[in-house]
Amino acid sequence: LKLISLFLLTATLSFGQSNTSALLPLPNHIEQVTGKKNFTVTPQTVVKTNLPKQAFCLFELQRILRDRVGQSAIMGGFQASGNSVIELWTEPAIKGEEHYMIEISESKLSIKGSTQKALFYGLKTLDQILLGDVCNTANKQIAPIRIDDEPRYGYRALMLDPARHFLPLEDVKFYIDQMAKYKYNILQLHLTDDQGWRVEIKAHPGLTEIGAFRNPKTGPNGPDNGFYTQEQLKELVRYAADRNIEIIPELDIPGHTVAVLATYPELGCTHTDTIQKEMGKTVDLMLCANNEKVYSVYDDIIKEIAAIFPSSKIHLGGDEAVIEKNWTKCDHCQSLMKQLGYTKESQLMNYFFDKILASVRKYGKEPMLWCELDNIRMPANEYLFDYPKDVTLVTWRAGLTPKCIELTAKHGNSLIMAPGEYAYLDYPQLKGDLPEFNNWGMPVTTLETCYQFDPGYGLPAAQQAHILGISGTLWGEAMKDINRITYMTYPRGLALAEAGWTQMEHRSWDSFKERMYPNLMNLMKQGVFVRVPFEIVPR
Ligand code: TNX
Repeated sequence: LKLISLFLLTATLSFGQSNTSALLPLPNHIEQVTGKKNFTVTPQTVVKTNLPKQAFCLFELQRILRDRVGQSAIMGGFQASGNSVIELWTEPAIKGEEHYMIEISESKLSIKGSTQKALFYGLKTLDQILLGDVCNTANKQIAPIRIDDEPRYGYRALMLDPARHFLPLEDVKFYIDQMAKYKYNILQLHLTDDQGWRVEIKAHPGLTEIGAFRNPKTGPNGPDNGFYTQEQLKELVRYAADRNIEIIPELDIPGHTVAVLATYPELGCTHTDTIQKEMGKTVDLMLCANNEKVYSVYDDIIKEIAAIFPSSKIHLGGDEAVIEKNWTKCDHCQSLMKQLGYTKESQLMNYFFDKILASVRKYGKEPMLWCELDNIRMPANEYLFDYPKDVTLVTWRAGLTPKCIELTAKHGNSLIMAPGEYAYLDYPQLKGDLPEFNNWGMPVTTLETCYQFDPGYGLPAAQQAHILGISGTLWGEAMKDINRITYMTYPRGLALAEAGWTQMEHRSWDSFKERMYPNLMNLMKQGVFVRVPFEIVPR
């Protein structure tokens, strides 16, 4: 660890330090102010604010000042004045809820925006200004600068998968803390899969009693076992909300459902009590499309999920449904097809999701699904089924994203960009890197490839206007603990944060590499296990 720190320290020093050298994601408009005197934080520095006393931003401000200049400020309220004022001010005239402005002069350090969200981002940028400007901060000084910044996309997500390996609540909070530093605003929580059911559902306690403890070998507290109570999830939602992060829950159906089938075998097509209970790879079992109990159980589940998570969205999965091994071989599904005059099993997908999405809408939520095309192994032509217009799709399969962009534009769906080749954080970061962390085999996403990600794929504005943003995806089959998770996330999570926030014309790999190092060092200092990208040679 010492060696690694030394490497990072040397790298940081060789890149020089200034008030912009640690800004990440890079703000979209920076104006350096030259020839003016620095702002000084003194014991008399006073905070002028129109925020409520208990606002999280005020605690953040004091924490940043203590951490970076070793001095907190006096809370002065609405009318504070003096010759060293820090102003944290909501200003309705500033358009855009994530739009913030920073202006630092000799007597005033001002952060403004129309919402607390915007001010929070202003504070995150201030933290990085101070992180980079170590020569000044050593003397409690802050160099003058002007920043006027708002994100390219309003949806900037990372996805965690505690279904495969359970992740204790404290670890999820730790992950959220790091996300907040880089202005991510969504955490997609993959709560159910073959390997585990991780959310308490009061109407169906068996889902966790049986579905959350899938691997007896590792014991009740083993990494494969466990679930979150509804109270814990509500606490997590509040914790995330303070840090500007919304949690979107994901329940994966109709495939990826072995944990449900372990509880209710009768919901599947293949009625068997020898359902594989091993951890590891995905199993090809699915929920039956022609079974009213499937829809009533999921109505109960969606009702409770909708009440736990205030997010307007619920993700219902829809990926990797191996229809030919289930619905094609299932008498119930076949008779339903005959009855409805269907010629292709994929039409049953319409039937299935029409019923499920009716529950989602009934409880006031908007659906999300993974984007699947009709033939995933051949050049694809159309969607797997007719996704209704109100479904936000997430593109993921390597190579198929251009087709997904085109189809979503044509059909009127919104789109989130999580293409495997750029945004899959469980792909190794270098050929051969820690094979035990890799459950995919072939693909590699290097930091540089990840950085090259343009979520708009270079398309004309009209053809990408339906893209809401980006998502970095970290599947959990090989993610046994939080250290593996953060190792796989950073530094690539820094590159993705910039893809979601910064306009293409301001982005450059060379500049990113320099700004990355102080941030990696800061993460390490705060106990985050990151991957040091040795392959990237400092200039
Ligand atoms: C495919 S990517 C999946 C996940 C697995 C991943 C890696 C996607 C939408 N589905 O369920 O974790 O492969 O094995």
